Amino acid sequence: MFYLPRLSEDTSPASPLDPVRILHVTDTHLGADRWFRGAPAGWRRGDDHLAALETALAPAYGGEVDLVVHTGDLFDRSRPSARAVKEAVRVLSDLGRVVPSVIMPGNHDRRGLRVHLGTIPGVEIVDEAANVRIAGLRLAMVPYLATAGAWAAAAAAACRGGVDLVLAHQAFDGVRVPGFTFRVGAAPDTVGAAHLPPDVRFVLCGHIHPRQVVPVGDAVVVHPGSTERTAFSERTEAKGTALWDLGGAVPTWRFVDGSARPMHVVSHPDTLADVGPGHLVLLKGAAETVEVERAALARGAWVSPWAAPTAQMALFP
Ligand SMILES: [Mn+2]
Repeated sequence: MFYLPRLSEDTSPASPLDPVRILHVTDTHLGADRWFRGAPAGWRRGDDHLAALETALAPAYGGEVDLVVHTGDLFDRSRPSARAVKEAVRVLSDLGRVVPSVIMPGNHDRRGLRVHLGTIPGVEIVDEAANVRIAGLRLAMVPYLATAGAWAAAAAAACRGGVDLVLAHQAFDGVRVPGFTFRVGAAPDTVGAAHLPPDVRFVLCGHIHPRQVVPVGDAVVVHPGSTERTAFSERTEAKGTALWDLGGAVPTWRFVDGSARPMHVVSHPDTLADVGPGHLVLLKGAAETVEVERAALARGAWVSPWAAPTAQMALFP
C-alpha cells in the first residue's frame, strides 16, 4: 500500500493490503513544570501534560490502532527533569507492550530522544531522518531541522525507495498560529512545496500547536496539534490527536479531542464569571491586582505568577 510509487530499486514483494489504523500524537511537552498560585502542593503543570498524553493513548490500549506515531516535542525542554524522563519511559514502555510505536525529536528535543529514553522495547526511537518499515508501512521520518534546505535533503533521502507517509516536525508554508501565517523564506526553517519530495501526498506533522490541515503542493499536511495547551495563547484551542485509517482507497483521518485544563486571560476585574475550580488564570492589565487575584483564588482557580512585587509580598509576607 504505497501511496508513493515504488521505485525499481525496491524489489520486495507487495505486502498484503491489511487495513492500518494509526494514532498520531505530537507535542506532548512533558515536564513543562510551570507553577500556579492556589494549586495543590506538589502539583505541577507538567502533570496535566502527562495526563493529556495518557488520555491521548487510550485508543492504543483499546485495541483501536495498529501503530502509534509521535512526531516530536515529547519533552518541553532539551534537558528534561529526571521526573519527566521517568514518566516518559514508563508511558512509552507500557505503550510498546501493546502496539508498535515510533517517535522522533522536535525542536524542543534538540539533543535527541535516545539520550534520555535509551532503548524501549516496542518503541522505535528515530533521532535522525530515516526510512522506517513498520506495521506493513514505509514511513519517511524527518525530525526537526533548522533550515528548509537541510529538511529537503533529509526528506529526499528518507523517501528514497518509496514511502506511504511522511512524518515531520516542521512549519509548512501556509500554516497558521494566532496572529501569524508561516511563509517560505520569512524564517529559515519554513518548508514549502518545493522542499517536499515529488509524489508525497500525506504528511503527519508536529510542531504547530493549533490543530489544522494545510495543503502544500500535491500534499496534505495534517496537524493534530499539541495534546495540552502549552501557553495562554492556546486557551481557546481544542486539543487532542488524529486517528488515521489507511484501509480505504485513500487514507482518511479524523481529529479526536483529548483532555485540556481550562485557561482564562482576565484583563478586567469584572470578568471572572467563567472562572471555575482548577482553571488556570492569567491576570493582565487592570486585573493585575491583589483583589482580583484573591477573587480568582476564592473561585478555586489557580493563578499564574505575575509581576507585581507588592502583591506577592501581600500574599507571601
Ligand atoms: Mn511543540
